Amino acid sequence: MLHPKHIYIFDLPTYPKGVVSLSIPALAACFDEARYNITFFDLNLVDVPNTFEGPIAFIGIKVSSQSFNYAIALSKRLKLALPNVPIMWGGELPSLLPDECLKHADVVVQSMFEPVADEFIADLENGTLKKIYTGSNAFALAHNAAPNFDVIADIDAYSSFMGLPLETSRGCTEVCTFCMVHVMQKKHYNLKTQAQLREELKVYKGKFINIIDYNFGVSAEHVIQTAQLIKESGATGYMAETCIEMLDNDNVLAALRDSGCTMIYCGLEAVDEQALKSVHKMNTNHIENYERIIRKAQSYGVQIASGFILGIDGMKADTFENSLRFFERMGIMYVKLTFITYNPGTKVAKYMAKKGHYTTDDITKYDGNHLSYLPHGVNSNVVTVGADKFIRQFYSFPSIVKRSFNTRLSAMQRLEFILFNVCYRQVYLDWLKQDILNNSANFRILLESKFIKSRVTVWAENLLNWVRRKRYANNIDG
Ligand code: B12
Ligand code: SF4
Repeated sequence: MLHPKHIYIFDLPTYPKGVVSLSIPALAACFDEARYNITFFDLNLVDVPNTFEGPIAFIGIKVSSQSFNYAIALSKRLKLALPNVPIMWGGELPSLLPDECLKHADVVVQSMFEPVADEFIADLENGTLKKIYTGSNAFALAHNAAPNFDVIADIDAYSSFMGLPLETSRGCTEVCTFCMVHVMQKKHYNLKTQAQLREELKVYKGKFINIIDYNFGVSAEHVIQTAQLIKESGATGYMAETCIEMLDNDNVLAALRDSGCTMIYCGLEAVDEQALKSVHKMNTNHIENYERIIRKAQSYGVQIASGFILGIDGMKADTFENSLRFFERMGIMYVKLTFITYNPGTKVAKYMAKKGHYTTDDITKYDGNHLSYLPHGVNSNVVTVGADKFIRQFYSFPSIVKRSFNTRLSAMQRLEFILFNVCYRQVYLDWLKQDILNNSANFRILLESKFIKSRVTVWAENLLNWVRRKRYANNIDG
């Protein structure tokens, strides 16, 4: 009988924490279970084990900018303990900086793994591993096996309010220059087939879905067809990310409403033309349309969430005040705050050196949680003070309730709105609690601590799940 070889995969300390990742289930699905036994350690939940069962085929580590130092230390430690086992890095940072990462790993995978999986496995078995594998996006998604969620040992340890991740497409046809899609899922736009999605959706029955596509709304037809499949799947609702202009379409909105889509995240980023131009968002975002489209989506029961970029060109104290007022007045469901980050190794990062300056060359700070770049004329103090005030106000309980009254909601939907905020705001309350806006060294505390759901989150999540099930049952009945 053939004894499977062991593969050990690590996800490193990240922040924010507690959201189920699709990266590792997607990676795990590439390996034949009869030949390989995969064990996944999420170091946000557990410690590095002291011993590993052999024989070991390789050790994989998912690395992003913020976990770079941790990845180096872990790789050194594993190399000492297991000198003959290849250490392979994959994820965002090796995609951006393969040569830098190769100083610490035997093999790196750039971009997506599925397109290079067969070649990698053949090389692994023949002992002829290359240094770099680059997963081109010229690859039909129909080839991808369904993600293997069994690799996550304790899925209940994660937060459920953000849902279980589902991927329906890769790539994007837009050209926003700062976007990682052009590194991870370059040039091509690919869809999973409807039959494939129908099959994959079986595991989402009774669950809330988070569609993690960079841009779910590239094609209206795809959104409408996928919405129908989700409706049939028995999922208790879902959320996704698209450009706002896609929502200016009644057929799309009706399909989203009828299939239980409760919110769409749009990168509104700023309510300021100059700022949008600076991140090349003028094709996808037209401020004069924001209010009309948001109101239209809300009239279909689809709530809008938004990104808000900290340190964007032209940011002043009144950018925060105007945006806050706008987001509150519009009843925006939640706002994700991210410091402007130009990914190291990209063309845009070089170009932006002319338009401002990098405040650090420490790669770990290029993670959206730190100020790493300041456009000319933007004052760092204004950004941090503005962000602090924004979080205190926007995520205060009175503001959450007020926002929920600034969009049309039933009592059940209002409860869902409030409970989601109670869970989501925790990340930013922790920014304030550790004072990371003024003392970025404190970020380590957030990064390195294990993920434990607070009592409030457990309570809010349980109630939220009940509300979602109830809403789903009501939709089915009526
Ligand atoms: C879900 C998600 C989250 C979740 C969960 C993250 C998690 N635990 O995985 C949460 C909400 C926590 C989150 C937080 C953040 N995120 Co996020 N997130 C995503 C999102 C939408 C989906 C990730 C995913 O599952 N993709 C699908 C899987 C199949 O693809 P994949 O992850 O790329 O994995 C493939 C390959 O990379 C490779 N691979 C991955 N790992 C490994 C490991 C090995 C060993 C190998 C061989 C291969 C390999 O194989 C996989 C299969 O092909 C992506 C965008 C996207 N669609 O990818 C952004 C994305 C990863 N996030 C991003 C950002 C900016 C953030 C935040 C800063 C946002 C914020 N303001 O807080 C934080 C910081 C997180 C961090 N660690 O740095 C950026 C990353 C930019 C960067 N330079 O790192 C992305 C790319 C979106 C963007 N804006 O462009 N995020
Ligand atoms: S529309 Fe969204 S996913 Fe597409 S390039 Fe722009 S920011 Fe990236």
